[in-house]
Amino acid sequence: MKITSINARIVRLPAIEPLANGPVPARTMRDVVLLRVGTDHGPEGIGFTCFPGYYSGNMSGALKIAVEHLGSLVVGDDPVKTEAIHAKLAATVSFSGPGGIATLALAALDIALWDIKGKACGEPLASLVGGRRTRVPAYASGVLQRNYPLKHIVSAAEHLAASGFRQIKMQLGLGGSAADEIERARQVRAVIGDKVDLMVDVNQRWDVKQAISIGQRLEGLNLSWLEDVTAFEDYAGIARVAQALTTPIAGGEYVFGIVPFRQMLEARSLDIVMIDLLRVGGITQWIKVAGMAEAFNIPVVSHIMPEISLHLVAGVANGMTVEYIPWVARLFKEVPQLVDGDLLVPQRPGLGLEFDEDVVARHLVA
Ligand code: SMN
Ligand code: MG
Repeated sequence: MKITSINARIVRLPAIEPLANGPVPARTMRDVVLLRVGTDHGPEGIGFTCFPGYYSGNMSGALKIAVEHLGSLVVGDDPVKTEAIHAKLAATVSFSGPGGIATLALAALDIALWDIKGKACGEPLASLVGGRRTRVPAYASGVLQRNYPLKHIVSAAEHLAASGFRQIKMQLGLGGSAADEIERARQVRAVIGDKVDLMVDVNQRWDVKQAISIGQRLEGLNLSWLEDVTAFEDYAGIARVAQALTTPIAGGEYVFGIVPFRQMLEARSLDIVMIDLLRVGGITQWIKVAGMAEAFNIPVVSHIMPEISLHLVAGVANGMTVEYIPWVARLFKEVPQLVDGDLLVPQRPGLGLEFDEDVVARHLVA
């Protein structure tokens, strides 16, 4: 089989917060670069990429061009040989990487290649990467944001628990007093009860001492994890927090490639490894990080993009839970079903996703 064509487009979606209808600021947009990879006598693969923060659009034109450029280099190659293609493209971008746009673009191609692989052998991606489970826990995310008023947070948390979520993440790192941080978490815990898992994401907004002191005061709330407690590259600092608390420390979404995971694991800075499918460099690299974490007796969780990530969390040995944040689910005709707080692995081959061309046409910008 050979790759014959590459097609990249940009869609710009108005931001929504669909799980509790949260107050998204007007005119906030999310850009996604969509990719199609055609083959000679095989199936077509799809992939996508974005800037995996808030899907900012200010560089998405450059990202699309990077996808097209890297794609043009693999026309004629065998799409099933994902390591060979990864090696070729990683070498090509070695001076503009590692990381950044180069890696985000490479990830889109890698995702499409795995879609082709799955379609070619008639298996869902989850089976290709190990097939450990056919359903995985999912946690509601992107709802209990730090910029929302406490009143909304409490009613939204209640709504999430009532609608069947068994795991919910909230943001702290409010920029005010420690007492405000603790009170917000306490009120969320009170409204969701003890049976729902609660995670907290700090997005690097505390220093090490704050993380330890606030973290200690949060211990009674039985948090499932505290995420990105301080500057993401301060592995030793994060390790001090991890040592000081019994609450598990999660992190990993900010790093590019696979090597920083080795460093974080060796520094014992993480109890739970979070892998961003795009920043890590795609599916080929995601499963390597999962294996590394397994060797350290540590579970992995996904960062955004639940529509693809659920296959990976379900497939590998040590997948724990999927971040359920359906900000771009609109782009697909059918998305994985959520049942009793679990995502069911679609049994369609490959990613099991198809772009909804009506939605794409309405939001196409390039
Ligand atoms: C996050 C980052 C970027 C986009 C959405 C959400 C956050 C998370 O760090 O882990 O959910
Ligand atoms: Mg996070």
